[in-house]
Amino acid sequence: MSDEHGLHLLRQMLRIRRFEERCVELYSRSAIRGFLHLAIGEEACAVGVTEALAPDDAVVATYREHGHALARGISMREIMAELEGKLEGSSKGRGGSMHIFDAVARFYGGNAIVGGGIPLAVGLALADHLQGRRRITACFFGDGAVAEGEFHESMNLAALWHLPVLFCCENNLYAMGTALERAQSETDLSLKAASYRVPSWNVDGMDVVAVEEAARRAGEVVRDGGGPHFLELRTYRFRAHSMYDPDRYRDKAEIERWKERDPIPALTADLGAAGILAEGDLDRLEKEVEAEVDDAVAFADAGTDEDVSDLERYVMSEPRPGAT
Ligand SMILES: Cc1ncc(C[n+]2csc(CCOP(=O)(O)OP(=O)(O)O)c2C)c(N)n1
Ligand SMILES: [Mg+2]
Repeated sequence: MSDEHGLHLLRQMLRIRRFEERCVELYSRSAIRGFLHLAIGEEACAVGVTEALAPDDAVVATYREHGHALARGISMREIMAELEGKLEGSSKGRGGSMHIFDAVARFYGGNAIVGGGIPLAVGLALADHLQGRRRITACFFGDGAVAEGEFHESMNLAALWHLPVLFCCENNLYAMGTALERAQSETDLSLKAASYRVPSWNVDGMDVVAVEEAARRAGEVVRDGGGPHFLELRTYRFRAHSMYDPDRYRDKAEIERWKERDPIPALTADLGAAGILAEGDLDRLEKEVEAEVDDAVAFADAGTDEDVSDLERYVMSEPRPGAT
């Protein structure tokens, strides 16, 4: 790994972390309302996988998708404006936190339905396959989604039709307040993919370099026509499921143990030990990231509240020319 790339990975994870920490502040002053799911602690998954993708590959994510959108290159301004419900947001403020979307970046959401993105990813990959395009679709979902019927139907079709999907399961051990072992009889999720003959790997989701390496290796095979692959990224969210969740179902000692594996200090230490991150570099990086977050918040705060007269816009399609 080049020095530059190591610093880039750190910068991307810091951008996501500081962005989401600012979201907490904005939520407390009601600038962001409704549902808000943070992925603090899980940044290595979004960054590592996205680094392995080409610009015209597609990404499908979940409601916990700020990090994936930022890593994919959607501007922080547009994402923050979306969270604040402003017209300048990536979905014109109509979607909010769970529905960031950008067709140019081939970022196909944000989805409020657990497992809802999985068949969409298979459809995108089917289109690429039929058109003979050498592209892959990375599909992120949680451990909870693996218990949904959509996961099983999608996995079966993707394997049967040999479709170019990289399935990325962010296994953070909980689906809302339910621990994995209380909800699923088989807790090694990679075995579920293997039962559809989809090659599957367990990956340390707290190690961004390990995630990127696994995603590159699997992604190349998928791109070369090797059919779908499945990565089980073992990770942990440091905060509650959403802003509404009092988080009473997890042992505090368990949370502290996982925080010791925080992907950001871990990479910082590795880069320092390798002589890549010199004295003062981290402060500089933090200041740059802070300035980007400040700018995004100022942009969103100054954004436009859509007029109520527009309420029905986009609900029905515009009349077609010549239609009676
Ligand atoms: C089909 C469906 N069922 C239930 C819900 C309610 N719900 C929202 S998030 C969630 C937990 C999902 O957990 P997981 O897939 O592990 O993702 P995580 O939140 O841990 O990232 C549930 C059950 C939903 N949104 N959609
Ligand atoms: Mg989960």
